[in-house]
Amino acid sequence: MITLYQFSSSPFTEKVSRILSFKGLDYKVEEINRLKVKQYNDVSPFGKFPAVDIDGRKICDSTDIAYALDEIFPAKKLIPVDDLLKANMHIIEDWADESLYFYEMTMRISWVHNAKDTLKKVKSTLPKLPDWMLLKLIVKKSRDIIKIQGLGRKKSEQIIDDARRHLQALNAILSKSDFLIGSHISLADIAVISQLNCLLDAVEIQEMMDEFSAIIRWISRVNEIAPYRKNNTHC
Ligand SMILES: N[C@@H](CCC(=O)N[C@@H](CS)C(=O)NCC(=O)O)C(=O)O
Repeated sequence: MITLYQFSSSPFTEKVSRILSFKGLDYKVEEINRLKVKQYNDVSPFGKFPAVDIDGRKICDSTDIAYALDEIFPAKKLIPVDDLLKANMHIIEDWADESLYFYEMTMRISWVHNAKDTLKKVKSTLPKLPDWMLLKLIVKKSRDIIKIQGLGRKKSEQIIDDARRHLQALNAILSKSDFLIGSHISLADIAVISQLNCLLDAVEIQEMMDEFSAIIRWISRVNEIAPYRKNNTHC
C-alpha cells in the first residue's frame, strides 16, 4: 500500500504523482493541512512535502522518492542505467527542482496578478481564511523566500527574459529529441514538466508559449505516458 502525503498545489507533488502514474501504481492521497505539518514528523521530519509511505517505508523529498520507487518497482524505470545518461538526467532534474522552482514561485505566486488565479487552485492546501487574507499571505510568504534566494531582487523584465532563455534551451533540446535525456522518458522529463505546468499559470509564460512548439509537443507526449492525476483517492 502506498500513501502520498502532499500539498496538492506543489510542483513536487505533481512530480511524484506523475512517477506513480507512469509506473501504474495505485495510491492513496493524504492532503496535509499546512497548520498541522508537525503531526507528520514521522513521514517528513523536515516538514516538507511530498512524502510517501510505501508498505511502512517512509520517504520524503521527491528525488529520494523517485529513486526508491525505481528500486522497489523496477519494471518501468525512470532513472537510466547508463552512467552518462544518469548524470545528465540528474543535472536536469536538479535544475528543475532548484532553479525552475523559484521561477514558478516568483511568477505564479509572488506576482499578484497571477497569484489571484493561482489562489483558486491552491486554496485547498491553505488554512480556512478569507480570500483577500490568503492572497496577502501567499504573496508575502513567497516574496520573503525569493528575496532571500535572490530572484525576488531582480526586475520582472529580467525574470521574464531569464524564463524565456530557460524555455529556449528546453525547446532546442526537444527540437532534436523526443525526451530530454536519450530516447526514453526519464525523471528529467517528469521533474521539468511538473515545474513548467506551474509556471504555465503565469500569464507571461502563457504568452510566450507559441515560440516553443517543440515543448508543446513534448508536453502532450509526457502527459500521455505519465499523466498528472490531480486528485487520486482522497482519505
Ligand atoms: N526538495 C523537496 C522540495 C519540497 C518542497 O519544497 N515542498 C514545499 C512545497 S512546494 C514545502 O513543503 N514547503 C513547506 C515548507 O517549506 O515549510 C522535494 O523535492 O520534495
